[in-house]
Amino acid sequence: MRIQDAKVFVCSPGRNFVTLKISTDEGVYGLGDCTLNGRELAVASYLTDHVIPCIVGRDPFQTEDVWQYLYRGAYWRKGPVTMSAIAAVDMALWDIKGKALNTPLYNLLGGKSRTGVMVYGHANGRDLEETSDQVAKYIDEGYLAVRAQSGVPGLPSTYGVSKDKTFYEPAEKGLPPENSWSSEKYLNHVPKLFKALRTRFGDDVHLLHDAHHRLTPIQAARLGKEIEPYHLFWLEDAVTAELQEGFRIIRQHTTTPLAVGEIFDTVWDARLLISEQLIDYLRMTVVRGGGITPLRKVAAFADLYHVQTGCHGATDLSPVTMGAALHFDISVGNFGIQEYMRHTPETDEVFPHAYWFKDGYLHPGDKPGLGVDFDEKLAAKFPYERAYLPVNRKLDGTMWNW
Ligand code: GCO
Ligand code: MG
Repeated sequence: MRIQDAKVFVCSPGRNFVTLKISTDEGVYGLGDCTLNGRELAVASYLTDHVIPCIVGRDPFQTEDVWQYLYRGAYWRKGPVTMSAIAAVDMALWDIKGKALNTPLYNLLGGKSRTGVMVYGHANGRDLEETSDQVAKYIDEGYLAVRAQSGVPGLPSTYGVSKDKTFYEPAEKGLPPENSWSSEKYLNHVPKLFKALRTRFGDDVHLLHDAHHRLTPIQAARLGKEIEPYHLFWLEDAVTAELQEGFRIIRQHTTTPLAVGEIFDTVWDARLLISEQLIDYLRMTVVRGGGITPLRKVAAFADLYHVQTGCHGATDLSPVTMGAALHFDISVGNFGIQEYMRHTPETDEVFPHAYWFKDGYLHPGDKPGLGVDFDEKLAAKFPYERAYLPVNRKLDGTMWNW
């Protein structure tokens, strides 16, 4: 079998997605996702102009060799554009392999290690009460784990709070929207939120929270310490993680479990975090982390240090990534949890998929390969529209991390 052709599709059914379709001379095709929120066209060009000409004619079963060729062979390594593009090729080749062998991808990754993939949903509200009511809704829908984000008194907007309660979509059409930020106001508010949630819902439901890169290490340490009595499943992205050593400070002060890594693109972003046991969950996922091939190696390395997986699963990761992540999740030994931010009905229609949700768990389904398809004709009705993630400023106008 040989790769005959590959094509990139940029479409916007509910939001922008970049999808790679690789076809073979035997009629089998595979899909890959390479959506990079706010920088979509750069990845599309990287694939069309630079990668596709190098993979036509290759054996699609050689997932390891093709990955090495694209990673080592580019000379310029890493970075979200490069790694998302390589990820799409890798996903598509695993999809082809599964279809050609007529088996779901998880069977090629060691088989099922569990009966389902525990996921967490996204409860959010403008204030404490609204957030709490949203948590109740998720629990009623069967979720065993819920992420809670709330508006902060005195701030007009903040990360994680959306107009629409089912789909949280931070990207907006036009130029980047501007948010404002105060770590002080946030730090005073969050412990009250989790106190209220534990009082109302008791101890069983897993509660999670995302600080979205906004604190300094000592502020994160304070937050972790103050929410210890409410025993969160994790506190995510408490600080930006470029400085991995920064996590030592947080770790010295709190037993709140820490998660990080949705923006990591190689193991090098997490090497120290893992080997010094500074985190508990790694958020790297298939699309940003260069594909299934490298992510399995990172997970094996993390397993040595008691670090579990917790793949990113926001709306900007297409159903193709979600499908791939679920096959990874159900097979990997050190699975922790999977994020599940549901897609809009338009997105689901363009990407029909075999995965399904029941009683707090997602299941990858039993279709060969990834179990996700792409309706090209329908996708063409939703052309790309430029959209950006917000930028963030402190109350005095200083640029800050969004
Ligand atoms: C999460 C993330 C997302 C990101 C988004 C950016 O935990 O799900 O933080 O909400 O902000 O994926 O494109
Ligand atoms: Mg996050």
